[in-house]
Amino acid sequence: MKIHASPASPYVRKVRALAVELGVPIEVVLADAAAADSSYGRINPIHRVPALELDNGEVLFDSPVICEYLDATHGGGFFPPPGPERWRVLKLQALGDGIMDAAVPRRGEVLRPQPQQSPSRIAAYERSIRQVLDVLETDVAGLDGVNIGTIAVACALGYLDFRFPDDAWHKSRPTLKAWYDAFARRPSMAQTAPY
Ligand SMILES: N[C@@H](CCC(=O)N[C@@H](CS)C(=O)NCC(=O)O)C(=O)O
Repeated sequence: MKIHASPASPYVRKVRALAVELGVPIEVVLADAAAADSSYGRINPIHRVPALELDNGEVLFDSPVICEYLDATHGGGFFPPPGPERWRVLKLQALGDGIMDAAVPRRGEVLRPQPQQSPSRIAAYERSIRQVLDVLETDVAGLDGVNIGTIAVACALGYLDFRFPDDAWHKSRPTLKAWYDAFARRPSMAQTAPY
């Protein structure tokens, strides 16, 4: 199996961290999804990383689908069976992905030449990130265990530290920070740090 990846993508990291937790070896192939002349659309027509290429040539995307596939085919347990716990963990994954969904385009926006930037869009991204962080800080008890929800949240927080170190999200969220520091010591997180 190969994962088409970029080194800093938090979505890619989520898949790779889950693969480490599951003990599944996956070859990493770097893809320049953002390049104008990229032929990556032949792999993933949505033109985003990650995409998982199976040994039979079939390709899966996007990260929640890939993660559920890996979990279902490799002994799993990182996605709870149908029932209240499953919804709780999937909602947590959505919160982690939600930070990513705001932080990734926020970075794209602030990298544009200043006159082309949209302050209102940047403010909307920042609001989403702030609101999710506040929800997580209020309910850190919900971040128990190692599952697709906690992995997603940890990868999202790692992306914030990597791309926006000056934001210091943790300054006003000590409980979330303590949880993250402990989670970040897992081999699955240490081996998949962004660069
Ligand atoms: N919902 C997708 C989001 C993936 C995504 O947005 N990936 C970014 C990298 S972090 C990407 O490929 N961007 C390339 C582009 O937009 O051109 C997932 O969960 O896999």
